[in-house]
Amino acid sequence: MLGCNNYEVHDLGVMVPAERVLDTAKELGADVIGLSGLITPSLDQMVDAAHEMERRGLDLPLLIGGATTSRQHTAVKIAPEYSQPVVHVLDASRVVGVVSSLLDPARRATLDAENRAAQEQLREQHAERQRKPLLPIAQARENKHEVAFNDLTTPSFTGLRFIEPSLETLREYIDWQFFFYAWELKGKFPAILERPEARELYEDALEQLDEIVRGGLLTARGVYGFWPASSGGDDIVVQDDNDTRFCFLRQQTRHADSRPNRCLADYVAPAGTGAGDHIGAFAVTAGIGLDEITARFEAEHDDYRSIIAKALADRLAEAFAEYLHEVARREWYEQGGKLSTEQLIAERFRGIRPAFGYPACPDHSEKRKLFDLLGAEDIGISLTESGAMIPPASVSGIYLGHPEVRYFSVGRVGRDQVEDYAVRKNVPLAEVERWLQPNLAYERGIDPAPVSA
Ligand code: B12
Repeated sequence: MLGCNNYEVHDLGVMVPAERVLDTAKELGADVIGLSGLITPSLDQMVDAAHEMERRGLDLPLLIGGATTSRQHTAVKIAPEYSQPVVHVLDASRVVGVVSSLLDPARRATLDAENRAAQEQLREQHAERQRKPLLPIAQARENKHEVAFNDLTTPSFTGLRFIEPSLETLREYIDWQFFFYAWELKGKFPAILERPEARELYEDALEQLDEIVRGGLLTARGVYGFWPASSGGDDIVVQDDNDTRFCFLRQQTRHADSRPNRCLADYVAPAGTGAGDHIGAFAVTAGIGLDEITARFEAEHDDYRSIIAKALADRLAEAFAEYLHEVARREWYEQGGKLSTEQLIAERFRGIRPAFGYPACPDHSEKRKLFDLLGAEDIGISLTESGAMIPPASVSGIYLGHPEVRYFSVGRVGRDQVEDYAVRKNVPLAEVERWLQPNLAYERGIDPAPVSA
């Protein structure tokens, strides 16, 4: 957006240390610094970057954007670290107005004053919410979701399987709505095609997709498996060679009604019941070969096609996860005719595939165990220190098959649960708190929110 409006933009790429961003900004004499975050571990790095900007005594405004960021996080965590303007821009179409104001001394003062007032209000709202008492973890556990385990089916195999479906197969599973979402075009597919700009984009994307499929320009590769498993408290213990123990969090919200306080472990039969339950796991990528495609477009200064290629790879990765979930359900418990793409998108089937980082299991660091269980590195997916997968167009998670399992959000967690979680994971409390920062119902190192019985 800025580039199209005659601003000079230096994109330093992904996972760039704050030092390099700030050194480069100094070297180039930048007017503004922008940071983008896709998954929650980047949030903490943004706080560190703001802190470092203050330490260096900079006076450049800081812009924050990206899917995982929020106005609230920017106000509560990032802005207090830096005395200059820190502006959250969730919608890139706003960025030109924001930057032009920030570069004009009079308008900068107005924008800054309004932004600070709005952020102060957000901090107050946040403090109010943090004061809402949570259930003590012991009571939340007593209110777990009690489900029956008398109808378990056994998967057709245990252990690992590799899979390399054709792109032709995967394209049938694409959820196009999210393709348009990546272009800030919101609306239901296919109705959205009535808009001329959406129709044009769709035609360009189909043309490129045909080229990718025909030329085999991307490779989709995945691994999945099933193992006997049981729950032990809020953990799920997998019977593999290492007895992998996935640790989960439980909702601690005080419900006014009879809703349970859910945890994903509630949906796997407890150890010692002899129920013979299982879980599945998967990792898929559709991003092998993408760098070559985008390098070609970028050399031709064709940003439009480069972005289409990335968005298509993301869609194919998600389509792969959807397709593989269907394969896995059939290996495990699903019979009958195949579901239509619409039924798949509406999730009209039994079982879920939660991914570490999603609201039901927000701790990205559990992905390390998942990668070890699956040997995901062997199919060409690697994991960065902050839990991001490379290539970017990758998805990984577990399969749970209980008829009553649904997606949910863990939400805020109290210090009592986090301390217990650190013991279960055998990791120092401070490290666990760093990974769970967005879910903490208390300030690290400060008095916790009340936990009332
Ligand atoms: C598309 C998508 C994917 C794709 C593509 C990811 C990718 N490589 O880009 C796929 C399917 C591969 C994917 C995978 C995963 N995803 Co995902 N994904 C999304 C989704 C649905 C949309 C994100 C998106 O591209 N939006 C469109 C773009 C254009 O919007 P945007 O990023 O917000 O950027 C806009 C603005 O913020 C702004 N902006 C962005 N940056 C900046 C910077 C500046 C300076 C400025 C001014 C503006 C600005 O400009 C953009 C245009 O307006 C979001 C959910 C959501 N609704 O946001 C989840 C989401 C980002 N994913 C999430 C997760 C957890 C994952 C996985 C870790 C899951 C997993 N275990 O497999 C993986 C991680 C992949 C990896 N490589 O590590 C979480 C992240 C939150 C978290 N807890 O960390 C989200 C929020 C879903 C959720 N609610 O839980 N994902």
